Amino acid sequence: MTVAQPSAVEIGLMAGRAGYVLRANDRGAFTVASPTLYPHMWSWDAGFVALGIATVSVPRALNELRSLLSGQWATGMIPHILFHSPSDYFPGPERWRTQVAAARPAGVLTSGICQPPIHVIALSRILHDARRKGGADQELAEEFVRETFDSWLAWHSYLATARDPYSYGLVEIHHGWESGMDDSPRWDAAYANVRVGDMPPFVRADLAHVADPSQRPTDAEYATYLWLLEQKVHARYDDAVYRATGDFVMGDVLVSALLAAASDLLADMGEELGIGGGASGGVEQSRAIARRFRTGVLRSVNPETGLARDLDLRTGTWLDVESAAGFAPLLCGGDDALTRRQRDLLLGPRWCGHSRLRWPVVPSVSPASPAFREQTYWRGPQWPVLNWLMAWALNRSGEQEAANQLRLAGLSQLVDCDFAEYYQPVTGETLGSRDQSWTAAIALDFLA
Ligand code: 2M8
Repeated sequence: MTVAQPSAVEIGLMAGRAGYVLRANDRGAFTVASPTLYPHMWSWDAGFVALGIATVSVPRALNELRSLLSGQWATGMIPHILFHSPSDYFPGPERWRTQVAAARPAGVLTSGICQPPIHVIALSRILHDARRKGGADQELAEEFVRETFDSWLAWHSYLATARDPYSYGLVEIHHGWESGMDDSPRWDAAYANVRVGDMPPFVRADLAHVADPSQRPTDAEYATYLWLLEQKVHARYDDAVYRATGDFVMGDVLVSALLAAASDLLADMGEELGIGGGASGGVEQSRAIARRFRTGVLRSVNPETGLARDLDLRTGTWLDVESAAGFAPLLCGGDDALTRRQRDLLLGPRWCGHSRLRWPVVPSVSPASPAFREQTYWRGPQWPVLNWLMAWALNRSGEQEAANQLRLAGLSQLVDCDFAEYYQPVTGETLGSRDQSWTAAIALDFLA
């Protein structure tokens, strides 16, 4: 499919407006994920936000990551939300009740679960940018890597140990929110078996901020989300206790692939800057994590479909769902033939090349899948950050032409400058929140 390229004027406007959105969402030391629907700092959003801000200001980008680390738990976990001020977001800190957890951080309120480990991927990109700029930016970025290397290693080690205690090579998640793809059909089969038990009543706040409730998860899905949260509280956020008592324990391929890729990048930065050395040092530990999770992801691939699969660790069942997470091997690499196969699949008629799509941009679920829903959240709409991730992965595998196709299509999609949370893949309509920080951020990166 040929896509009309944005003109020079459109590109100039887009860069200006994306910068404006990020400044408007800046609350000083951190950026809210969006102005009304998500008025706090979200973990993987912050990673994307930092790499976008770096194109404008390296010091401010590093501060974003520094702020995020202020919420790190003693276990190494980086929580999925840092609550900096009161708001109507639900579930807020009073629902998460993280005071029951010994490992929570002092002085900052957080949720009690985590999100995909995108942060070191962002940091390595920021370092790369800073080196290109040289001078003070380079010094600051290198100093920041030295200062925070152990914190990132602790985060990755947490995922590799507490969340993979039997060394399967797949990171275990305890809530669909931890996948970042809340209501994805990846989790339907597992959620269908969850019986919601007794818990405090709740009122959703999210629906007040979207035009149409069908763009968000259903009430039944929300009850399940809140029930799993309740189970984490009952387990006092102890991962081993939750594993023995909780209803949702999944080996997540996308999280695992990001962990593998991020661990390699952390090792690269450690080597370049002469930190984390020695046989038992952080560089070696990071390489070992990368190897284990890359192997886990490659082992999950269904040879017939060519897509990676999540594993339901409660039942031992592989989950064959045509979601974009199936392209996890593109992110972590390790098998060149599979990379080429996935590249062709991703650009082909079941995915970006599907005849009904308005733009050839990665959809969250294949339009050819029976699970595909045009406007429901992570069940089909296009998420610009997901498209960015796949373009990043293709670039890294030496597939520059394919990466550029996704980049140009992604920029054409954003030309209206709404910077929406997600897009209706058939009509191109903007959905969910507007002025979403991570969408503006990846636009800046694509334009840099
Ligand atoms: C969405 O998730 C939150 C819960 O964490 C929500 O729906 O309230 C997801 O899209 C997630 O991936 C994202 O990080 C978050 C903030 O943008 O919103």
